[in-house]
Amino acid sequence: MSSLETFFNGSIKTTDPEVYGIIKKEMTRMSEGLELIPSENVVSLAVIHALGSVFTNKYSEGYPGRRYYGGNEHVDEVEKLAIERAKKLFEVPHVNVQPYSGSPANMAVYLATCKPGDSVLGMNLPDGGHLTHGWKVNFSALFFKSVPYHVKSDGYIDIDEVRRLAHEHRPKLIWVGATAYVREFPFEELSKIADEVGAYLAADIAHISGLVIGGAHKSPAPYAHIITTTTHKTLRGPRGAMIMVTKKGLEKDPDLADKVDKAVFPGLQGGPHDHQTAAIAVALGEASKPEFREYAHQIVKNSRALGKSLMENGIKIVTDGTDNHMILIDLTPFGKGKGIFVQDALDLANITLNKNTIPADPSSAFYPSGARLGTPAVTTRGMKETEMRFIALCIAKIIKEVCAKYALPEEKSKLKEYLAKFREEIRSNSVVLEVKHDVIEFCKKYPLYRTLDY
Ligand code: DSN
Repeated sequence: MSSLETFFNGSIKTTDPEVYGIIKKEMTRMSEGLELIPSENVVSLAVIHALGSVFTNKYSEGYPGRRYYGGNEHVDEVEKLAIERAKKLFEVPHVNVQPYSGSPANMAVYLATCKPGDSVLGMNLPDGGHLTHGWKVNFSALFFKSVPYHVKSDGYIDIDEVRRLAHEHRPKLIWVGATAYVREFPFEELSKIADEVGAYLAADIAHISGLVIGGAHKSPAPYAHIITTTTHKTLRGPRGAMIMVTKKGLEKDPDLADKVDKAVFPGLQGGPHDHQTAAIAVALGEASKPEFREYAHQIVKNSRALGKSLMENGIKIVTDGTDNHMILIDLTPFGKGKGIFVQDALDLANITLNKNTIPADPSSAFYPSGARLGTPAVTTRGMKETEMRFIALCIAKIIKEVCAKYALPEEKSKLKEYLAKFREEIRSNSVVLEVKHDVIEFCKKYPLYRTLDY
């Protein structure tokens, strides 16, 4: 019996069959489907074990050697290990591994560098930016003067606009990083702009941190003052986040590391999630192995192969390619606002991606005209370029043979009814059922956990 079997079947199965049943259903969903949401991955059993360890029992407000409660000698040890591993991998002098997740990490960056009302510059959300980079309903726009920059119609960041806005608004903080950007980030150019106006440059590399470690994307360390990342995307760890202060950051402000630590605790958070810290340490240990380098490069090779095959099958993608783990499908040749049809139909065919806005989207954030997909999870499962061709064929088939004939009604009042009818119809659509069958068969060759018989 594998240890994960013992973990699931030995305990939860008997003590709480209800929760066990739900976990089992989720594992089946993941196993029998192609997970293409670019921010998701499949973590190792070791990461799951650390996450399910006794560290979840502990309280440890403070930092190693400076805790408010007793009994923290082992928490200190594991937190220091995570920090040292991260410092080495990202080549930075200071790391905080306590943020609960990406949004709290970014919030701490504001607290460390800005005062309420200061101007901040970040990529506009519908252009691919993140909520916390200044989107209007987020704290980052409610408490700060958010000035959004955009991508050009070709999908690349408009550097001239960033420079113009930076000189006009003199922001305290400039963000580089995104949730839907398929090209290499121009760290160097944005660093020059930040220096010109005396702003901090924060690189949010949540999506690409695994690629950075693996040498498959340029590192922001020489250019940014601060780097944030979640730990559960290409980095393939538990849900969590880290904030790093670079050498450049300490040169600009020798107190920056201290300000970041104080912003995380006691500024924003209480006790860190020590089980999460242990699992981050495990993931960083895995990321330091040569196999991880290969993995990072394979993610990008797969992404390029998937994008190319989609285009060969008549599907348009933003910027006609990708430099990273992600592809943005532009569905406008089939009409505007098609993302929801594609997401829902593919979901029924066991292919998971998400509807997404595209640059200059003619529709809205709720009914966007694109779809976002990526290769971190399928690459973890062992798929390579050949397998990407199969995936592209399935997606293209559903878009062209199922979704193309549906269109959002112009009248808003008819939307709900129209979508309900669409969802009902696709349940028995023969193309959807055929693709679903093929996907389930295909996935059998790439088990989520090879040693696990759940
Ligand atoms: N929700 C994440 C993503 O999917 O990119 C960003 O926070």
